Amino acid sequence: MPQARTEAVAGAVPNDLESFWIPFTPNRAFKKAPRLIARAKGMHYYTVEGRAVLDGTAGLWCCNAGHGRDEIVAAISRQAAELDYAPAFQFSHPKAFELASRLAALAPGELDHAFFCNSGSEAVDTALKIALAYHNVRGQASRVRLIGRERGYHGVGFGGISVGGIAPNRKYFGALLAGVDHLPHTYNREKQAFTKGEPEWGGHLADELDRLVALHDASTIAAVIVEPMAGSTGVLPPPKGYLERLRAICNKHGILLIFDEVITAFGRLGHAFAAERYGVEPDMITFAKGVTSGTVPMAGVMVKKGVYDAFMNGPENTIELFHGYTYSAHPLACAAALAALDVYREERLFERAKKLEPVWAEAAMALKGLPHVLDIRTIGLVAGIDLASRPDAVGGRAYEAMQKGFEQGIMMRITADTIALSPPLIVRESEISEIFDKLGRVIRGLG
Ligand code: PXG
Repeated sequence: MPQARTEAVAGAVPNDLESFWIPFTPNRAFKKAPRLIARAKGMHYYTVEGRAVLDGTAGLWCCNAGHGRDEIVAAISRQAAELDYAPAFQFSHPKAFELASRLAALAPGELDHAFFCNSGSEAVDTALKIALAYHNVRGQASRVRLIGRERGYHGVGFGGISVGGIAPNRKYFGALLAGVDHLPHTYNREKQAFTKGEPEWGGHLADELDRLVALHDASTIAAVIVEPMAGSTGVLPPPKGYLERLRAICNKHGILLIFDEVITAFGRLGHAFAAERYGVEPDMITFAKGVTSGTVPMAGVMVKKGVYDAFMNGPENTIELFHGYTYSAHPLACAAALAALDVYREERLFERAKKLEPVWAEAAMALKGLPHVLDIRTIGLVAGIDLASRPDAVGGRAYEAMQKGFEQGIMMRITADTIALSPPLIVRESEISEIFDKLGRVIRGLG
């Protein structure tokens, strides 16, 4: 083994693709035909061969300001030179407070405290833990149940997969958290196919929460967590009235409502937070991705004043919440986030997403009628396109679309046989046309 190590250090094994275990990817197929990206600027990726690929997905729903933004690059670089790291517990640094205040000002209503993490998965587990601890410190320790939703995606921590509703993400990993239940998902193709924005049908499905309360009793339920728009499962916008009804039922029973806005925050639906689009104020909002425009890992939980205040009891020199990460509010992430928020504000990118929403929806719906296309859903700068599955291979058709799209210069995301698109918010109308023209050509060429 020492021999192998020496060779690796000496660079004797260049281009060895074996050691890296790639996440959420068929490793053997990838390593036979790798898709390697070397650079990015603006709306484009560039492969290791130097080929331009139009970014139809903002990376993984995160690079909302586009790639290689000079202001953000400079802020990260300056910060690395000035303060690389400060202990996250018992000490802090000024930019952490500045960022928390900026986020509190952006977030709706009383969501005015920020707890920082490094990934959406950590943010979700943090929010669930805060919910449990909140009831505990208020003397309601019997509230231990967490309610998620079928088809929900809340990252890959044990809390997140427990409340999540995507079978392959759950079934290999044991019994998960005890006491979790799920609302039904809100998709019904017969009632909703080819809807732009929020579907008319399905608001009543929020009332299923009342059924779960009747079954378990409110005194055992801590929190409900949903994505305002379910992203990873294949783009499911909330039916009209659905989120409002969830809020009302949670209020009635003293249950905390958590919006997982890892995808929807920072402009994706035309607002800083989707909560604002719907006029619904949850008790906590998880965020990640767009907060730094994907440049440095960062995530967090916006927490309502009343929830934070419930912890601020007891002697002042005791720790109020036994939770946190070495890299909570990492200086580089804070610098990147502050610079990204500046870009969003100066270029009015959230408003831009809102203005482009009808153009985007129209362009996406033009694919209706193409072979294999069963449904198209759009909302904000997001589109989900369902393709008919091949009888023997679910996911095969979309996988082929993704591969062909990449070869033809367009980046798209897939989940099963759904194609998801979510470009950087700087996208131009000509680029919207290019995305859907290329995708149309790819779909026409599918077997
Ligand atoms: N919550 C939601 C709503 C998410 O979409 C997470 C939590 C977890 O975040 P981290 O940072 O731990 O990955 C996510 C992540 C896709 C895709 O293509 C979506 C995500 C991640 C990767 C791919 O749909 N969402």
